[in-house]
Amino acid sequence: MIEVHHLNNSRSQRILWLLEELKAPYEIINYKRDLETNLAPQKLKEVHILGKSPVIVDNGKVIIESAAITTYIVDQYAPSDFTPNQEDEDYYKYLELMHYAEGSAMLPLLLLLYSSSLGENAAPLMDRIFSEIHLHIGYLSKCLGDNEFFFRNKFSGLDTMLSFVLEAAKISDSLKDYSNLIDALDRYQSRPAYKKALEKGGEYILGS
Ligand SMILES: N[C@@H](CCC(=O)N[C@@H](CS)C(=O)NCC(=O)O)C(=O)O
Repeated sequence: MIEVHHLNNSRSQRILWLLEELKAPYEIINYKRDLETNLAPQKLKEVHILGKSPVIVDNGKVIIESAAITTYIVDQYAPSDFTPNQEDEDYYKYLELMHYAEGSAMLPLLLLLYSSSLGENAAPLMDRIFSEIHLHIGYLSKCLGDNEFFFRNKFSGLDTMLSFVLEAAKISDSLKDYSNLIDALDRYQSRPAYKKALEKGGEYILGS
């Protein structure tokens, strides 16, 4: 059974959501952020040297990085029509968005989070950070268009991957100009599997 090494208020919540959607068997091993530093406890480094969450362990394999974990879980537990085949014309679009979530879209949102602790010292960075946030969130808004889901207009691992981007953007009020993304996030958060994952995962301030 998959072990999910799960940190409160973190990206591993979307992994729990995906597992719930796929009704895959899993076990949660909980870790709590340090109340002062907000960092993961040292114990997580015993699972993987980076000490970041999510990490999963399955059949002796230790896998980090949400996109790789998502791909692994989908390969193991999803029906064959859940993802495109490599020969499909839209396969690389799927791959692009799968990696885009962490590779590009999260960067300015994280810069905003880190620089907020610098107060006025961060002021010179703010225009650039917000223009990058709007570049990426605007791109996602275009990718979604009038659809309900990001890929072939049906639920996929792209929705769980991109949900964290939307949740992080909402916290900084960066979704307000993108009503289709606000609606998508509402829809995600209303799904029974999302709610069940929240119950199981515990504290997740981005989920409300
Ligand atoms: N790109 C990685 C990011 C992993 C990551 O930075 N996780 C954060 C939680 S959202 C973490 O473990 N932070 C705790 C720490 O850095 O100590 C992924 O998507 O899995």
